[in-house]
Amino acid sequence: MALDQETRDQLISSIERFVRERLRPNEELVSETDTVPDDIVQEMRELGLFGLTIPPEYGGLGLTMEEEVLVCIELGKTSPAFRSVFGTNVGIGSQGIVMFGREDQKEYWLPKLATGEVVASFALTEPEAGSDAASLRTTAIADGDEYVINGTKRYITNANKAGLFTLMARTDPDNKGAGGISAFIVDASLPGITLGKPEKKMGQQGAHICDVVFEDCRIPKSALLGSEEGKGFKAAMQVLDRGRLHISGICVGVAERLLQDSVEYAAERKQFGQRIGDFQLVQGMLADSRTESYAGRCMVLDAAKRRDAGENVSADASCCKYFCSEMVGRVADRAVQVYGGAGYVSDYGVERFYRDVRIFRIYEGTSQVQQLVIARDLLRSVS
Ligand code: COS
Repeated sequence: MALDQETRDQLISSIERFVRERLRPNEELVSETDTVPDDIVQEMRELGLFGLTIPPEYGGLGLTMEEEVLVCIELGKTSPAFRSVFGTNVGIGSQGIVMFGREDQKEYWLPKLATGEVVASFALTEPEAGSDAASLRTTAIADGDEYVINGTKRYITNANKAGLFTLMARTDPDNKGAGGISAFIVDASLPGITLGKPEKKMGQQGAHICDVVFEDCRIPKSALLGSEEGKGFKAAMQVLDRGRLHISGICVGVAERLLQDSVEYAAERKQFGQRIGDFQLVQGMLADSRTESYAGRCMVLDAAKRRDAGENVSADASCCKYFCSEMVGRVADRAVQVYGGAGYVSDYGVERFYRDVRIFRIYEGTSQVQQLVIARDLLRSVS
């Protein structure tokens, strides 16, 4: 159920203040140390950020998709690495349990995820299965009261802090496609799970990814998400549908932040005896960034509202992710151009955002995967 207007406004303004007063002043520190300080993580817990989308009966705020997007836009106005601290608990790590979990699974895990006591990671991608997620090779073979897991998951966000993995693995080795895949909730402390080295990334320092290797890891049969095998791929796709709207909201927030910074710089920086914002070629860049970020805001809020109303917005979520992630790339590129040499060096953090936003066009489905989902949906409607 949606929050009443006053509660929603309070939530948005407390997040806006937290971003402005606590996160923005620490952007450089996080980037340099590759770590979000513990006191900030604790404040995120106290603000309820880990439980934004977990239903209130399990200790979260139970935000609607529209509310989540509004929150994402505010959270986007600082380094995306901050969002990653709780992003998997809000999105892809927890939503499988929220949408498809049995009551006992919800009761056990969701309150811990809502407080941030446990961090959840989403383990789908593998060395040989990125965009072609349905070809994954990790196996979960039934053996008495247990499943035995073997395989490697790659680039798993927050794996180094995870208390649980929402894991997609093949329960039917004879079915090489989507129908052979099941989803599991795996306790990360079980024997047979090891982590790879943290990857060195292009951007978003402070957010971590690494391999997760399962070697004869035995999990109880009760760890199957829901109660039926073979439903894991569809569950993952539905989790990603929601995740794609979440990421789109973040992209809009980052674009709005970079536009604001660019406008302030253009109003202050002087060349040829006047502020650079008076030059029409600079104005053109600012106008393009405003137009595009406004378009992104409108489309993601529209798709979110229609999802809340019960519509299937799977293809629209892909339209949003495709447009917003490409859009923020262009906005970041223009921001560097408006700042000129000052944008290329690290003083203003613009080059850091330029690197940070690059991943938005890749994770939770590349732009090319979004195009494929969108086009298939169009063609399905005429066949
Ligand atoms: N919601 C519900 N069901 C869905 C779905 C969705 N969004 N998308 C696909 N399905 C279902 C299909 O309806 C189909 O079901 P049936 O077999 O009953 O017909 C099944 O899942 C298989 O779908 P499809 O045939 O479309 O699968 P493909 O192998 O062609 O793959 C893509 C589809 C490429 C879209 C998918 O693999 C994908 O999204 N890849 C990117 C993965 C990704 O985002 N990775 C990032 C990891 S998290 S950072």
